[in-house]
Amino acid sequence: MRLTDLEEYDPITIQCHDNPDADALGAGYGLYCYFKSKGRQVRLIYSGPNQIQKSNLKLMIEKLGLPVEYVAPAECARKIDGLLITVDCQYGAGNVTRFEADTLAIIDHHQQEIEDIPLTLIQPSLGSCCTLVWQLLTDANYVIDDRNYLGTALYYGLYMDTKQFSELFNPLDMDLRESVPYEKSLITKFVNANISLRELEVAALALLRYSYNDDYDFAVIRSKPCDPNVLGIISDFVLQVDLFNSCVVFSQLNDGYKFSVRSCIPEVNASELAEYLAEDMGSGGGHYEKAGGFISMKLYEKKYPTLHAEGYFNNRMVEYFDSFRIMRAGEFEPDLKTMNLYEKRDLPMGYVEADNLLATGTFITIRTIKGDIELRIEDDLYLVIGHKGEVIPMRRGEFENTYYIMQEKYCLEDCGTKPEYAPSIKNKQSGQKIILTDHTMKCLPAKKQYVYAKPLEEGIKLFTLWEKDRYMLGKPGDYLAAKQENPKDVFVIPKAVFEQGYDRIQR
Ligand SMILES: [Mn+2]
Repeated sequence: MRLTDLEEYDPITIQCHDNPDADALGAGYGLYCYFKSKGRQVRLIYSGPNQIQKSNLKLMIEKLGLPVEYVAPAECARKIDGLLITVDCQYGAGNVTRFEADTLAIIDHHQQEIEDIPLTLIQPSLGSCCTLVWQLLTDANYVIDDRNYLGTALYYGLYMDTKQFSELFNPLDMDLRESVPYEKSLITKFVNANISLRELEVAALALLRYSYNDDYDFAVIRSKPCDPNVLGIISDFVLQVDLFNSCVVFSQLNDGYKFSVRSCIPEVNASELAEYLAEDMGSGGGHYEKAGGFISMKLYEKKYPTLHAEGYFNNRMVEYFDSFRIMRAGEFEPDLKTMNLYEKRDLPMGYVEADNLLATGTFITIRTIKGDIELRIEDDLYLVIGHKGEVIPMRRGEFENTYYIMQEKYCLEDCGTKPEYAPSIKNKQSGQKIILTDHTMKCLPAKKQYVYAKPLEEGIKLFTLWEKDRYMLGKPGDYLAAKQENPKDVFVIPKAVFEQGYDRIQR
């Protein structure tokens, strides 16, 4: 769905979820500005029992001049003419008052809950709905300047929805953060009107009510209902306790549970843990040390009709720790008798010679789906692009030993997958951005690679010879592999990758 698909309607009403937050307001305002510029009659509204109380939001509305109107739920008997877009929420879900309308649309970044509305755009991998709207505006060639404070609104929405950027991980979110113009002094003002005295007390009370698991050294804390960013503040503080290696802090909102996860040990990847906690009921993610997530109440009650949330989080944490064994390469010898030998299929990869794109000495940031890489262009720097859009930098010598060059262009779509995010190089001096996949050439692995492998029967976290601070996660059904030339060099191959990329060698 694109904005042009919605443009044909008039009038257009944009509705934030009840108890709107900065993200809903920012995203709603983005759509408002766009349709206004197209000469549509536009309204930006929210409903629900409460009007906005939070001081940072009141400041945001006042200072940025957001044209948002409160509509009492009693008025929902009146039908809305034209198009109604629910933003940062899904029409029909529990967190947004239902109005009748001629046509409905959804623009959201939460897990999909509502299926039957054709004009729907949902991208749960994004940290904020502002990012989604920013992308829509950019795709529609709408220039975001900050004269109407739209840049500031989008920036602040992202800032708040990613807990002060600490749980920000999607590269598109990073693009928004870096490219949008905003008024720094206003952001500072909002940031420092973030917590009310009541929330300070909520946080203080929550800190007293931890539960501690001394088998696995984690803490679980239920906070009274509060703004989600207070959860981040509490969890950052709690993790500093010497006994705790990881923690989860959650609170109940109208439509579900919001939670923050923190970890300070390499054996627990907070992002993965957040995903695990929300599995099948919502979404979770973030970084290795900080992450967060949301569990939809509707889905939770379906799955656990009688279990209270403290019970759930405690049990699920234990389940998480019980679900894997920790293994360290170099400390064990895989039993090759129980494994079969496989040959890796030659799948083409892409590569670029970096100094063909930018002058030697230029400082760059390579942005990929797997994170940012900071580098300086050298005359023998090669960038190899994998099938998911990940980028592996290497020197010419290593490249020429590993790959065989094909004299043709390479397109990521050739291997049947459209990458979620096309990797790009940003010139740090000039700000110029180059999409890597516009310049990639094809190469093939030069040598046949052979591995011993066997399917895993239990979950493992494997620290490889090459990475001491992060593990590779192996789930049952994934493969434990050992290189033929050095069986101590073990790693995990996900099931789907293995089935597509490896052929059994009969011995
Ligand atoms: Mn949001």
